[in-house]
Amino acid sequence: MSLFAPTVHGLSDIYGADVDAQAVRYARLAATFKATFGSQPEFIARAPGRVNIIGEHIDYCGFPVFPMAIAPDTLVAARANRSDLIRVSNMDSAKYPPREFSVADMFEIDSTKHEWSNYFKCGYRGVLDHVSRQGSKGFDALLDGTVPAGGGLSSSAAFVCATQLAVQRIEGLSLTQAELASAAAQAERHVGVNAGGMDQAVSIMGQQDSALFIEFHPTLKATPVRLPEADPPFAFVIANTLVVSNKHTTAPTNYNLRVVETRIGALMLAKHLGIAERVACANADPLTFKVVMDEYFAKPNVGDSNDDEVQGWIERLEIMLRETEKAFGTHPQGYTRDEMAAVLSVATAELSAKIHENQFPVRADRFKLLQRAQHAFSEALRVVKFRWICEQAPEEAGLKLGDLMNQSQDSCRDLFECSCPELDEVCKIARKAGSFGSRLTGAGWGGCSVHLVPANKVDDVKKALADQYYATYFSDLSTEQLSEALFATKPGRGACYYFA
Ligand code: NG1
Repeated sequence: MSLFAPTVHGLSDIYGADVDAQAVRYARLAATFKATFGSQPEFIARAPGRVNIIGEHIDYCGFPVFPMAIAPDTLVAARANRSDLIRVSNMDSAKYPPREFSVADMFEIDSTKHEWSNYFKCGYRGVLDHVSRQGSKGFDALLDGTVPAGGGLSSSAAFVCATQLAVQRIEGLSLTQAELASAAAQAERHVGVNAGGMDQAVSIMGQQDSALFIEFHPTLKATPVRLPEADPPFAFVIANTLVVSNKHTTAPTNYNLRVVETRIGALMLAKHLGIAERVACANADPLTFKVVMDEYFAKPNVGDSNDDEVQGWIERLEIMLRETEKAFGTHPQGYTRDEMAAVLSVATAELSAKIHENQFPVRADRFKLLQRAQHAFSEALRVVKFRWICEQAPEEAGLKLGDLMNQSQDSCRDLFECSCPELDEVCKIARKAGSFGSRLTGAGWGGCSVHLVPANKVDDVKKALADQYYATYFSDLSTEQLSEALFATKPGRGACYYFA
């Protein structure tokens, strides 16, 4: 894997054989740039969306995840403009009107407003904050995105990562891929979502034909892993439920609340395990389930007897699942704020400070720590097993991988409560039509689902979904809209610069 974002000169290096429509798109982008700003762009930065194959809502718990980059992406055509103005336009100007900022404005992000250019500012700040600098140059940028917004394919990460690539080039900086990914994850928090780092990492580091096993702790590390060879080969079908879940506006009851539930869960689990005072736990901000697990097994007398890496993971995670039951099993209905504060021996206001509620407010009467922790540890277990199956290619690998994906969907639905009836229905239809495994992908509560399908069943699965889901609930979709919502995909390459 290269250290820096690569440069490509041919569209087939990005999109494989599907270049005709892309050639038209890139040419339109360059022509519109010229018509808008008076000259050709200097370069185009490109960052893709992603599909998470397995490992949902555990990146922010510090556990590994297993996503792949896909072809839909954000493009940023850019050129320095010799002024101190930053002018940004979007090919979809009806939805995303043009904006103009001074360099100083770029550091002002009002996260209470759902404003498209906030994501552009996030990308800008991400790079400059990383090198502790103010921006020095004005530039013009024109964006074009094909990742559906709010669809679970991480349009926001594609947007922020592509912007970061553009900004670092304009500013004459060269962050490594790992630095760009961390900076982007950090930067997205300025729009008020307490995001994990999966989407940015895979958008930057994605590899053609491989998924990535991404670890976050102790450091960010992405290992390319191929799906096993099979006859017929494996394919992925993506189906967008078209239920739009806006992560930003629903954050206090959905995404950010889940982050907080896992964070408080980690604090209380550390206390239950008697390790809360240990330096690694006491100083961690945030304390995650992964840190708690590592610290628990670093404690003398608590065995991790198996040297084999996968077996070690499995053994540790299974012990954590048992401890979770002991720690939270008394409260299946969830904890009130006062109850959690009492367990942690802090005032309720102090608890609120610990979870950074001034920056990421949440709304809930009860916090379901048992279910959220059970999901996090069991999902991490499934990710480790998924990777193992990919690498070992045992008999009936498809059924085994599919089974893990189906279990993940059940856990997202029942324990993490981030599915929705439409996602559940789409998964049911696809499995019946021949998918090995079907699950939501991304944050959930709507958006996309991913299905592991033998290549010879792709058409059957797509047809079943078209007839039984889209024709029933979205009967007025055009053929083009349907093909944007329902498509087969494979692992694609990560972010790059394109020069014609
Ligand atoms: P989406 O909403 O699909 O982009 C979000 C987070 C991820 C991860 C998943 C759930 C952002 C940018 N991304 O993905 O980090 O936590 O939910 O697995 O918030």
